[in-house]
Amino acid sequence: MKPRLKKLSVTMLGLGLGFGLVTSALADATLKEVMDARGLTEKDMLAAAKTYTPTGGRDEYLAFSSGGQSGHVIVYGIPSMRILKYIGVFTPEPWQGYGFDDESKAVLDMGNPNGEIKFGDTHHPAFSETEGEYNGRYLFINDKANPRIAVIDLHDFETKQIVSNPFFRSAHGGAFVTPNTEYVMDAAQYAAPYKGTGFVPLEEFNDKYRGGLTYWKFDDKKGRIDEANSFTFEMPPYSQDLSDAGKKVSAGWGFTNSFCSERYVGGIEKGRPPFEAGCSQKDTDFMHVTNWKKAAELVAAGKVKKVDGSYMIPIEQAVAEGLLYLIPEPKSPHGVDVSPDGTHIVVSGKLDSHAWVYSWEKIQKAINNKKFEGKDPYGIPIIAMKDALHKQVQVGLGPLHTQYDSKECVVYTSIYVDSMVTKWDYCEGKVLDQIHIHYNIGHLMTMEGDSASPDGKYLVALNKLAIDRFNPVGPLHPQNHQLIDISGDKMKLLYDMPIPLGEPHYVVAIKADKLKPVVRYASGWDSRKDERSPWKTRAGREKVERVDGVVHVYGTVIRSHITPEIIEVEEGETVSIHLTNLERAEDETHGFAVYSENVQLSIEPGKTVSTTFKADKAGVYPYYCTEFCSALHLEMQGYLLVKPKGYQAKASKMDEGQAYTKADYDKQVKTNVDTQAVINSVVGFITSHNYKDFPQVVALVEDATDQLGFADEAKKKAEGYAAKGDYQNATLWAGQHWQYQVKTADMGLRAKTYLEQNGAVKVPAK
Ligand code: RUQ
Ligand code: CUA
Repeated sequence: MKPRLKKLSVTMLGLGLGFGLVTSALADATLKEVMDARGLTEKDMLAAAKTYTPTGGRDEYLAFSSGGQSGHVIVYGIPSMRILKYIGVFTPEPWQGYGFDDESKAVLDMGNPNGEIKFGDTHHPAFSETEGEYNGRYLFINDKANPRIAVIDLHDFETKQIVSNPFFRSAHGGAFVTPNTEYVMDAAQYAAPYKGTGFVPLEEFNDKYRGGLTYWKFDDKKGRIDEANSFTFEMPPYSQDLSDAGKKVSAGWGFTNSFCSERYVGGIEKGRPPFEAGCSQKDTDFMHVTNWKKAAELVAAGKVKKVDGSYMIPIEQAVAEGLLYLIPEPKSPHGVDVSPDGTHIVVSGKLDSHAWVYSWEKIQKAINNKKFEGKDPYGIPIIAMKDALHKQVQVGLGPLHTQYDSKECVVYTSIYVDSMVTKWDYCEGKVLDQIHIHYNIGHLMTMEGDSASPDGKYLVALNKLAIDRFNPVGPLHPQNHQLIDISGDKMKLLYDMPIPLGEPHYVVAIKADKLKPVVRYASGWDSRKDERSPWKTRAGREKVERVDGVVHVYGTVIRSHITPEIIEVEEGETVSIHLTNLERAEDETHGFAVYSENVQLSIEPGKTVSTTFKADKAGVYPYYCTEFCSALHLEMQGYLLVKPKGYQAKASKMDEGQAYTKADYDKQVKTNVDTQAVINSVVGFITSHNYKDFPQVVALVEDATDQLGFADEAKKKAEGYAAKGDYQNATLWAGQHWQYQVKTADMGLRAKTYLEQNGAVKVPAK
């Protein structure tokens, strides 16, 4: 197919029009004319209609994508594919103040095995579940490079906790949750001596290097991982890969695949064949089957020992207790995906053209009858493939991951080498449909596809290469997430979405109405600990205190001023600035940056955050609000004055040359009276309509009332000074009165427009 742009310019040449002309002509064109000018087919228009979301529209699903090397999570809507948020997880994210305020620095520091790590290689996000269904409360994601798991609370989309694996030195296969979020699975990837052990030469690989699988205990009430009650299975050095938890009939069990069960150690620089050759020699690798339920009982009964402070189940004990089994699986497998009813497990071999379907019933029978074909070198019983396999289906070259449809027996497998998605029936073992993607698909994802009841509808193909799909932006290309309609018999490609932030390995999507995120915090809230902040400050209670050599500034922010506006410290003092956002209004976030101090805070309504730094150089440091929050946002400013040691203040000469007179005061008062008239008419409009039926408007009215309350205080101050003949202060306070009025009017007008656009009706006057 010809690239679009070419087609477009050919059309334009035919019409003898320049680009600008076409664009301006399009403004009044008919649908047909636009289609012709842009070279769009009817099929394109149909796809567009399925994804286009008009202004103010909402998506049916929210997708949470791994941000790959960025260490973030990317949130986007389906079917619109509009990006809604980047959540800072393992990497600082300045806009959210993540990694800049003291509270979130503490989260980032939690999982630092070796001092400062400021990145994560995020792979697999997973939602918390109740009876196998996504419950919309938490999201987990792993870091492969520095084996860690993060917990994101979906009530505010913030990262709350990071835990670092006590044993592993890499972990690709996380995060996968058990059906009631009892545990989060996290498997080692590259075998290594456990963390407590120091250097061990590669010659001792088979004996001293180990893989493993950690079951992180999740405390649902606290919303945090309970490290003390988590446990790890010791496993052979087989490069454990992805996992999935059993569901329904297979609940209580976990499945983890592996590659390089050859236990090959490379050394290309010594003339040895590289890892890639040595690790793909055998025809099969091993699926590890673990009984976590029984393991948890042993832990609870005190029968599992701790190693370096964490529960570790040695291979010997796991075998003796019947907790661990192996089953051969296709060469260099990649995905392992349990069916929604828990009866089957699909595994794909990257170097095979088949997907292999295992039967839980058969596996269970072999375990119960102790029917094994032998043991591996570590004494783990091996279930023969024929005793576990249900079907082998030819799906294409380089199959990787499998996702389930809402329709029984229907699955989709990503085919990396052939750049395809294959739709097939795992009960009957036959291919149903195939679609080409662009290019080299890794994971794929269906709506609520990891739950016990997938929704089907859409599929997202996470393609590793974008090659020619987008406008070129240099050698580093974005990734391409392709949206595919899977509601019918044939898969239909709808949309290409460039993802420009790392390589997103996996994504999970949840029905949007399962999420109930807050729009504001309870006032004075430490969002990272989810409790009232000890530094919370109320309006009028702002203060500066020196405790143990630290200057604590208890401040507040509200449209459009920061209190205090002048902070004075002495050179060498440590300053700790704690700011509370007094706003209750939706979307009224303020920011806070200080010259040269690497400070950037995001203070959402109700939140309290802190920043602590040493003011070690005398000087003048302007600070300001970094969010365009209001008309006088630029005036939301202040000065940190770091005075040289022993500095003596001279007589104040502030405000010189700004002597306001009675005339100035009267002029401001007149403006305020006029503004009040506008406010009154808006208030009249609102109260004469059924505004109470619109929660959005009720919130705006509450906020407007707050602002008007502040306005009254300013007015009283102005009148007090005027009565004393101090027209300097009287004029300025009258000006502040007007500032509050402007904010009230702003709020009121927004409410009025909302009512007008949303069919509010007049209510009879009482
Ligand atoms: S992996 S492309 Cu990091 Cu989940 Cu398969
Ligand atoms: Cu607050 Cu800008």
